[in-house]
Amino acid sequence: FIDKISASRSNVCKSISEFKFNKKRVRVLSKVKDFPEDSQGVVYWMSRDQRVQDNWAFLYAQKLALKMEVPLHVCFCLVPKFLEATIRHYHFMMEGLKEVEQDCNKLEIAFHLLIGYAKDVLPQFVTDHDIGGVVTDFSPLHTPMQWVDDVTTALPKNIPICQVDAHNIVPCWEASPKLEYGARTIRNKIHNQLSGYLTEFPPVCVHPYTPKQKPQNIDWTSIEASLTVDRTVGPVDWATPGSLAGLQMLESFCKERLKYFSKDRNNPNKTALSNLSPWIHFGQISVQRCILTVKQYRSKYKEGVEAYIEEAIIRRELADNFCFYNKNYDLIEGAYDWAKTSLKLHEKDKRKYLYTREQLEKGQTHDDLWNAAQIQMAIEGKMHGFLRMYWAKKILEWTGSPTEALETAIYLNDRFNLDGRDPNGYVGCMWSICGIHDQGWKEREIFGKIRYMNYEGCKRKFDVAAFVRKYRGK
Ligand code: FO1
Repeated sequence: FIDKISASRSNVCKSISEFKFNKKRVRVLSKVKDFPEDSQGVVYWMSRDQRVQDNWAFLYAQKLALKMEVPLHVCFCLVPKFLEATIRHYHFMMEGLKEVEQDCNKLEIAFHLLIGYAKDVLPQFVTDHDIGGVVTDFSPLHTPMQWVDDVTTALPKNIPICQVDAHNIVPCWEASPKLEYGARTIRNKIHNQLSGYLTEFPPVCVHPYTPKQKPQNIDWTSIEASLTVDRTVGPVDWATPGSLAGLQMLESFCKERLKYFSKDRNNPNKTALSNLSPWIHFGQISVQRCILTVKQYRSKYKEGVEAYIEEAIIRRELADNFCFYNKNYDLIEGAYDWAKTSLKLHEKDKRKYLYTREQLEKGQTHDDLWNAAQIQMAIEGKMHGFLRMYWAKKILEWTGSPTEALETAIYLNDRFNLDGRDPNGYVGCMWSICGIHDQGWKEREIFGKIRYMNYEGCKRKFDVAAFVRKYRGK
């Protein structure tokens, strides 16, 4: 399976220089567009898409470097703090980056781990290495968008910088030019454009122009040891970091779980999910590769394949659309007016249970299903998708205000889930707590018109007791 993918990646650079790159994936961010004369290299500033193969930003950077006949450098800027990330996340990310370094070495491409914020380290790197242009990838979140803005301002004025959406299949700005109302309104816009983007990747190949100096040796162990992030939330054992392990997870999904995906994906006791979100979040595997692979099973598991396409393409790209076009994507202010009005009206409703953040974090509520879901997230770094909705809605029910509920849900999700700190996570919390991409429902206490979920409903859907038993005492 993986050998087949690798075999299709011949290392001959001819294919990429001849490859017609869909330019709609690229936006130029700087005022200048052209490379200065006599430059000595191109930089791919990697951030969200932490892989070598199946990466349109990497491919575009290599295509430019081949055209200019210069070396290709990959820079990753390791920041000391990113949202609520702990050593669980940094460890997963850095193990994946070690694989990126090795893959780059094999292809004669220099990989550099720069320590610090890009605005403080990348412009100097560009000057020191006589770089003629920078390519970066795309995330719609505030912090990485700010990093890109800062670098665009700090780069020497004659150096162009452009951005490639290497995460979405249809680039976020092409899928829709505006904030979409829901899956219903973005679905056709994406499907109508898919044929132009859902194409096979050419391989990143052995680079024929090598830099004068070898990149500095990276002491990964010391760098990880020097991080000042929270170490009380540790690595998990079920998810091996890196692109290879991500492809292996994709293989096991196709061979073992896809057949159950359409029927059982909402049952937390069944193993029917792809479980790929940690690798997708860190860009260690591309969603496009997942779709190209899963689609090969269409004749065998039609419904599963269609359900997966809906979740991995439509719902995922809708989440990026929301964060890109709504600057309040993680605040109650970002909700629709009907939801804001309704939540406000019920803000003072009496709560039967009120829990502190600490009680919630430790899974100490009266509800054994909620506690089990919280414990699953805390120890495994991934809560089952169905339970994420129930879990967030109960936080709305058991905290002092919708604002506190949203802050708490995002804090816990970002802290424990390997796939936290991602547009999907923000949209998931916003859907559950303030009705984003949903409609108004029958009005009730605390929730107002926000869709309600309860324990009894879960019992009708799956064996709640069996799930609770699995996490009891952990
Ligand atoms: N990207 C970086 O460019 N540098 C980092 O140091 C960095 C840390 C980091 C920690 C946790 C995490 O979940 C993501 C992290 N990212 C980092 C990646 C990135 O910015 C995000 O994945 C995207 O913004 C999500 O859209």
